Amino acid sequence: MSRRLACFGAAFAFLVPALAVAHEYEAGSITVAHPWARATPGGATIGAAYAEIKAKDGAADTLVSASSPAAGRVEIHTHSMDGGVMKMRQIENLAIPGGGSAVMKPSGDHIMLFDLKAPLKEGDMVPITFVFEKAGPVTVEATVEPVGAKGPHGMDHQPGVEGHEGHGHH
Ligand SMILES: [Cu+2]
Repeated sequence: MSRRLACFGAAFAFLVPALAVAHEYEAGSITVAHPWARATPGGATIGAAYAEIKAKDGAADTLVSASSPAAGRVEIHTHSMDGGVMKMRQIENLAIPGGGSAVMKPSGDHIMLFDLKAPLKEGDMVPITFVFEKAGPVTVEATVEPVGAKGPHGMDHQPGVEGHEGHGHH
């Protein structure tokens, strides 16, 4: 299985170091685009990571698990409304539509990192291995964005309170 790391705009990184570089990881018919995680405040031991996962036309796949050397346990999560309250819960897998993508984002589907071995600091890279039913394991480096970031690479710097109710009650 060949893996390719495409770093678009890498040439500009030298000129504008503050501008994060979009990155994509490809394995077979799966592409994991700009994976990112949120910096964790203080002594928090739970973090969240996100990415857009694309599958080629006619090559639908399923994300079945994820792992990271930075965390003791990694789960796939989603948010759903429960009695008018947004709650998060673990899901068994995440479908990646062929010719489409699954976009993980705050308040939506996401990867939960439990028992973090160290706080996630802005600017760090966190290795995460996504395991797909057909494409197999794809290891990516997620960029750590500021606490409260709503998207990767500074696309949104709005401070916000992410509902993380329900964590610790699994
Ligand atoms: Cu979660």
